[in-house]
Amino acid sequence: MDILMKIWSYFAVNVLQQPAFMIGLIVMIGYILLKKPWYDVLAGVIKAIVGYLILSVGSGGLVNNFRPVLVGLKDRFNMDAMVIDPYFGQNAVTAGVEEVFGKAFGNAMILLLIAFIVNILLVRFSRYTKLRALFTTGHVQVQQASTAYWLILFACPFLINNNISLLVVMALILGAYWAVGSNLTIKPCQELTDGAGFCLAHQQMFGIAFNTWLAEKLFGKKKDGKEVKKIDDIELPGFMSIFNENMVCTSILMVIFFGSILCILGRDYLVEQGFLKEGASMFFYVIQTCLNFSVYLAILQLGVRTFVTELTASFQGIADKLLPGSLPGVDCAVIYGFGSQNAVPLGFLAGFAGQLLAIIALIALKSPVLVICGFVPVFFDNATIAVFANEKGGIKAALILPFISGICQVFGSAIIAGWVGMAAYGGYLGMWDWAVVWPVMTALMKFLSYAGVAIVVIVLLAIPQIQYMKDKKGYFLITEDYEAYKALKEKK
Ligand code: ASC
Repeated sequence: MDILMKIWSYFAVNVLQQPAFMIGLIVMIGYILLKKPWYDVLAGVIKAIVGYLILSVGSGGLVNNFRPVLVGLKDRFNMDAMVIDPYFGQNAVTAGVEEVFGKAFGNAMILLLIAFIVNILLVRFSRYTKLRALFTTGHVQVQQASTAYWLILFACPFLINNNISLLVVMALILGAYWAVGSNLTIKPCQELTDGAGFCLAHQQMFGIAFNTWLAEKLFGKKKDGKEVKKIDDIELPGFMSIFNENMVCTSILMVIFFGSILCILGRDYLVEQGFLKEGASMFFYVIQTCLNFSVYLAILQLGVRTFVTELTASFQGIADKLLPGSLPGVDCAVIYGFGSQNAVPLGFLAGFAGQLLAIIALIALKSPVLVICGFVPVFFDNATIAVFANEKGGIKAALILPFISGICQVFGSAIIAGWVGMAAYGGYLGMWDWAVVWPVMTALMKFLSYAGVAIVVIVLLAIPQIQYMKDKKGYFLITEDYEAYKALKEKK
């Protein structure tokens, strides 16, 4: 048993929680199942791992460069606020879960393993469950397992004394959330990428499905058949035409946006925190920091291009032999390699405006919990939602829906984190699903106890059944043969 635990924890720490190696492993298994020669397997694995590592350089660069800028606002104005950001949320759980519930944090990682097995089993039996998506984004799974651990401990105190039933209930809920959530993104992703063969496994999966649906319903094609105006359809006149180019657009917007924040933080603060060297030029520091945004975005897109084809080609082996009709769920940043590139900065700024408005409202209402934006939700959630919203509902949807999402992220997080006690430990995950969907699930379980747990699991598992009933012919075709799916839709 001991040796098994050691092997497991080695695997968990080095592969399962490291998406680059997890993707590498999946590509290896996929190509072996497709009986590719060893050198093709090796080449595929290398491209997948290197591609993913490049993507991580891009997204990590964005996070590390711009998180301190946003969090700095809290220090600069001596605000006693919690930060909504997955890493701050994770720290809050690590710091507080034992103190608040008397439960070891280590259990959260066992929860991760069991929930992942639940996800695999649900997809293995897709004939019955109608679930088709495997979660591969390990670092996100760690953050979610930690937060779910706290939320469910809070909601189900009746389970605390029995470790086994506690972990089983938690794993059922979390595993079902992973499978159902990523499954919900299949249609939006396949339509946006013209059948690239992946879906998203991240922190705003219900958010993507809901906002894509809203974009189509509220802003989509009108009855008179007129196409919606997407971001890339807009021809800006005169000098404004430079904004049509993504790198220029992003750079100018970020210099204005982060440049203003850096100026608000002020030279003294930046020097004190070690961001700016004593005597260095503030002007060039601001310019370079802001332009780094475009640099990291470009790196991120290169990473996407490098690994996505390997992953989806090799996954065919897994979909044929192990998990029929399934797709891999990947990081939300992968979608920035598709759709409108300018939706990314615009969604981010619209989401920021929404978050800012909500934060001002919290201050004005003298809320006991104050929130400060974390970079990860405000950027990765809202940019992702904008890319999907733009595709279905054009520029209006790409601005309005992320704006509303920004409001939801702040209010939802303030309510849930204040209620369950995570706010006192300085952070909450804060992404769309965790600010909107998980609070509802937590409340159901808290107020209805066992019945609440049953309702949560049943509703989650009913979602794919409803999706299937609404489109029996196309439901599996969309993952198995996208061209045939398109032909089917055109016939209709
Ligand atoms: C997250 C998280 C990150 C980013 C990254 C986006 O939720 O923890 O580091 O989003 O996955 O590419």
